[in-house]
Order: sequence, then structure tokens, then C-alpha cells
Amino acid sequence: MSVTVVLGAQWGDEGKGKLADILAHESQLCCRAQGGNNAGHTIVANGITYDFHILPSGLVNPGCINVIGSGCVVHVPSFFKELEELDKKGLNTQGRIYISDRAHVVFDVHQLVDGLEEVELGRGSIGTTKKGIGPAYSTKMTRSGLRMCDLFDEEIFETKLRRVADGFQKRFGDLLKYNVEDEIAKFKELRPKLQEYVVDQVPLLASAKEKNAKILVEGANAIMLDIDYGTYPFVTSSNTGLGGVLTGLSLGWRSIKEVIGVVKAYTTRVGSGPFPTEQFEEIGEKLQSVGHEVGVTTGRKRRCGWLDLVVVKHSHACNDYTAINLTKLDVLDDFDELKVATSYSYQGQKLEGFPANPEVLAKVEVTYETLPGWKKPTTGAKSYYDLPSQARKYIEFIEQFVGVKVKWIGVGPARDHMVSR
Ligand code: 2SA
Ligand code: GDP
Ligand code: MG
Repeated sequence: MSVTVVLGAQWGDEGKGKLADILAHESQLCCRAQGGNNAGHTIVANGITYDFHILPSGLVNPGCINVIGSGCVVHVPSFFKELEELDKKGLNTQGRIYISDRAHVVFDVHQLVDGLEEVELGRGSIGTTKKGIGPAYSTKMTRSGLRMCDLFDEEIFETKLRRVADGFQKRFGDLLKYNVEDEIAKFKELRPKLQEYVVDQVPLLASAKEKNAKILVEGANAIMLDIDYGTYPFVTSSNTGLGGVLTGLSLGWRSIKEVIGVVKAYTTRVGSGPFPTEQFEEIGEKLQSVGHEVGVTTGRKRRCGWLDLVVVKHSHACNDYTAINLTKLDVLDDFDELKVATSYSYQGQKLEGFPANPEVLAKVEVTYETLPGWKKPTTGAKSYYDLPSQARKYIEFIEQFVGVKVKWIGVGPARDHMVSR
């Protein structure tokens, strides 16, 4: 078995979905290991735009079986809604999508609590997608959660869900406008439809291993949103790096052959939290509009700034990439010069690594390297030497600084807008 892992190397929306779609062509399985429908992965293939949230992007490829792994959290009505939307676009997913029976369930109550917790935080709110991700992982960690396997025995399901609902009701009182009976009734309808999708992921992946299958793991969110290595507390509630792949899927470390870090040629972030290279006014607005930087799940404008190689280096230290896919290079086509962050200082001292403390991160001074722009379109490029020389210099600067080969370069949103080296 050979496993290729695609991971976000910044704050998300680097273009993981596009690479996952390309690599799914040579994979028999595409798996998600963590996260839920907070993710938004856009794929442009055969003139159709698909947005994936909880479903893996491998579904666009008809030969690929897709698995939502044990480390994921699933809001069941949203799962069916997403399937319906793919169906409307003419994509047949029949028999190609499974959910691990160990994956935790996100209930409507988690989504309501997500909203209430954000209100409680006031000006310090995280800027979540309000999809219930944090509350669902919290319920998992306090060992009171329901997993997919708990949905099929009505009595057990009701008892467990009532316990979860009671806990939240005690905490939020009248602020929580939730009716557990409505959710119980909803599952009476969903239960029979759901059965065919829920499987034991462990033997499924073990049998893929025996058949020497090629497996693709599609990371969701990104390392700077990782609960342990990201900009805590402004993070999501799962391990979004390589650690989450190992716990979220029963694949085994020996099978992992490639770990590809997806790096956007500049930086974006959606939601709150420190962002040292963030640009406002002309530069920030230009990156936002040229890059169409709008959240796929919530429609929020993404914050934009220069490429931050301190972030990418930290990301590589956490995930140990075997290669990089640099994306959205074309968005930089019309800049006279480009800045790239190479180090941070705090109170006059150069920092060694990426600071854990958000108060420090918010105050760091950024040192930039300035590189010339290329002022030529890159979207038509088919091979590396079709790219302007300044664009190649920009790529090679990144490669040398991070110490990882840039194997793919995204020059547009479509499948074929990808240069490989
Ligand atoms: P959550 O909802 O609890 O996971 O939010 C916690 C933080 O994680 C961020 N987050 C994301 N950042 C980038 N992209 C995400 N997916 C969507 C997209 C985002 C959208 O692809 O555009 O549509 O807004 C994603 N999901 C979670 C989130 O902004 C919080 O900072
Ligand atoms: P993901 O969450 O990492 O999968 O990324 P998103 O799908 O949320 O955001 C990336 C956006 O950029 C999507 O709209 C993609 O269609 C688009 N995209 C991906 N790669 C490229 C690229 O190389 N150039 C351009 N212009 N757009 C790209
Ligand atoms: Mg996204």
C-alpha cells in the first residue's frame, strides 16, 4: 500500500482540493482523517465547479472510493445535502462513499452551542464557521459523544443524545433554543438512509493494504489551525497535520510515502487571530479580489497578506513534507515587487521558531525579503520553463528557504492549470 498525504501548510484554503482531485486519478481510495463540514474545498473540473465540505474531493474521480475517517466529525443532514448537490451536478456517488462507524456525530445542538460560545467570547471570538466543530470535538473528548455506530439502536441513541442535550441545557439555560425531540424525530427519517454508508473503516483499510492499493489522504483546514501546533486558541478543534492523519485513519506510518504541503504563493486567513504579514488597503485588497479570496463554507472575505516563510518553515518542522505544491502563483502576476517574510523579532530579539504565545505573535516585527515581480501572465504555462524567470526565482527562493522541493505549481483554478516539475 502506498499512501500520499495532502496537507494545508498555512491557515487553510491553499488549494488542497485541487491537488487532491488531480492525485485521485491515480488513487483507489481518497480519505478524510479529521475535521467536518467546516472545510471548503473547491474543484474546477470539466467546466464544473464543485464545493466539498465533509465529502472527500476524490468523489469527482469515478474510479475512486471515498472514506470519511474515524477522526472526522459528521453532521448527518449536511452529509446528505452535499450528496444531493453533487447529484444535481450530475456526479454519481453511488457505492463510492463510506463513513467510519467510529466517527463522531455533530448534532444541531453542537451548532447552536458553537454560536453561543462565540457570543460569550465577544471581542475575543474565534471566528468559527459555526458548524459545531469545536463543541462536537469537546463532547468527544469528555467521552459523552455519539459515534456513527450509536445511531442505529434507537433506545441507546435517544438516551445518549438526551444526556448530551441536558448537559448543554444546564450550561446555557434559556439561551439555548434547542428541542431534542425535533432532533430525535429527524434521525428517525435519516437512520434507514444512513445505514448503507456506515462501515468499519479498520478492515476496509486493512483490505486495501492487502490489495496494495494507492491511497490518498486529503487534509482539511491546515497546520496553523492545528489544535496543538497552530495559533491557539484561534484554531480549529482537530489535529490538522500529519498527527491527525495517523490517529484519524488506521493506515500505519510505514505506508506513508509522500506528505505534500500545499502552500499558497501569498497568505490568507479566515476568522480571527494574529496574522503577522497581513496587508490592508491596496496590497491586501488586490490579493483578496484577484485571488477571489472568499470562504467556501461561510462566504466570509479572507484576510490577505504576503507569503510568510516563517509559517511555512514551522509547518514543515511539524509535518515533514516530501514536496510542496505552490498554488495561486498567477494571482501575483501583476505586482511590481513581492515581499516574503523570512524572520520575526520580538522586543529587538530575533525569534528562533514560531512563537506559541498569541500575545507575542501579535506584536512581532517581520523581516521581509523583497523580490521582483514578473508582470506577465502565468496561467498558460505548461512546463516550468514556460514561467517567467522572476517567477522561477520566487519559487526557487521558497524551495531553498524551506528546504523542500516545489514539485507542482498552480497557475489557475482548473485541473489543467498545474505545472509539474
Ligand atoms: P471551526 O469552525 O471551529 O473549525 O473554526 C475555527 C477556526 O478555523 C478556521 N477554519 C477555516 N479556515 C479556513 N478555511 C476553512 N474552510 C472554509 C473555506 C472557511 C469559510 O474553505 O473557505 O468558508 O469561512 C476553515 N474552516 C475552519 C475558522 O475560520 C476559525 O478561525
Ligand atoms: P482548500 O480548502 O485548500 O481546498 O482551498 P479552497 O478551495 O478553499 O480555496 C482555494 C481556491 O483557489 C479555490 O477557489 C480554488 O478553485 C482556487 N485555486 C486553487 N488553485 C489555484 C491556482 O493555482 N490559481 C488560482 N487562481 N486559483 C486556484
Ligand atoms: Mg478551503
